[in-house]
Amino acid sequence: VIKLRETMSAFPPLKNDRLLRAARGEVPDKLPVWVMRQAGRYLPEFMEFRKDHSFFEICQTPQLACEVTLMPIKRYDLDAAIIFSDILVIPQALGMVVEMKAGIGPVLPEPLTLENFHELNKTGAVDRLKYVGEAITLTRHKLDGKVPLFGFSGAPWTLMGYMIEGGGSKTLSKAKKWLYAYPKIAHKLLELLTEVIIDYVVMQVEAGAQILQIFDSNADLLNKELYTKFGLPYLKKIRDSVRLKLNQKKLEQVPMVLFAKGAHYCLAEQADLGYEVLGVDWTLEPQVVRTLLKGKNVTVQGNLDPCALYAPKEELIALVHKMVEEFGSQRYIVNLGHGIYPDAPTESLQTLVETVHNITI
Ligand code: 1CP
Repeated sequence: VIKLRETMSAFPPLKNDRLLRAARGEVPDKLPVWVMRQAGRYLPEFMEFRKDHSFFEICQTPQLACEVTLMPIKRYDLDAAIIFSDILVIPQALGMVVEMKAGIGPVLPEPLTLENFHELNKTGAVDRLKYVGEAITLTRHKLDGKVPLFGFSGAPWTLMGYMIEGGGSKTLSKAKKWLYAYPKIAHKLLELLTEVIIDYVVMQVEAGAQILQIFDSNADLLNKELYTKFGLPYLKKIRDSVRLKLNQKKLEQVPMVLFAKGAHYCLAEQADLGYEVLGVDWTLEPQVVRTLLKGKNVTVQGNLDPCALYAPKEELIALVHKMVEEFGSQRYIVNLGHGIYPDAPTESLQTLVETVHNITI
């Protein structure tokens, strides 16, 4: 059993703080770059590893989660690691069955309904996620200070979507029905998820996470009116409560990234929630992002189209240069506009990282 507090003080010193500096609005030596879903299945060594271990076996076994987290760090000069896990471990900890189906993704065979809503078991949910904390503590040690380690969680709305739809969905019409037809119950569910998420990410920081990202991958199917009611207030509560709880626990504050995919309909409003970094997808031009965020105290993360990794090397280099030029090097973290695809060429990620680090800022 790893004793979290004791081992924490002994974490190796951080050698590359580029990403944390950019997140806090300080000037880094070079532009930081990492990639969403970088620990996943585009890596041949991960596919080999998956032959011997199921998805949730890896998540729940700290040694295995640690090994997979380090795979992209060994291969590439990335400026951050992200702990191997999934956003759906929260519904699982609340008592829902989550299966990972090859070629499909996550499936929840008994989705949430108005009738079974009361069965969600919030008591002890974060304790049941302690394995994530143990994986984080182990990985912090094994990283040996090379790069900072991200913890993460799904946002309330995105988790609500998976729980009601029973998996991924193109329209989220079942989950959105709750927003229009049963708003009171929707708020009850979002509040419950918010409370679990707060304690879950605070536990991750206690275990050694140096920065946190909240993934609101399903934000693109809402609009300003719906997100103002069902997204933003909960995201604000998460940011405020994490700050407060870290203070109460005498833990160091960590920067937080909000990635509300497709929520360009309220990018400026996102900047007022207290998150240090906002992730943006590739559908917004860098100049538009900077204009919408003018005067706001936030760093931007993004936004290369994940499909740009299929482009020939010279073209990819040109696209990266153009993106960096347009965002400018201040308060900027280079990333894709969404997770890397399973069939992305591994050489392209090498090109992306090298190109970014070769830029003088
Ligand atoms: O770098 C990493 O891969 C770190 C671990 C990680 C993260 C940050 C995984 C592993 N999943 C996630 C986040 C996650 N999971 C998100 C938010 C980011 C995003 O929008 O992409 C979402 C929506 C999920 C849900 C999920 N899990 C999907 C998407 C399904 C859909 O609706 O399209 C999928 C395919 C998974 C499975 C999964 N999660 C992670 C991996 C490596 C895999 C592949 C499964 C396997 O190996 O069998």
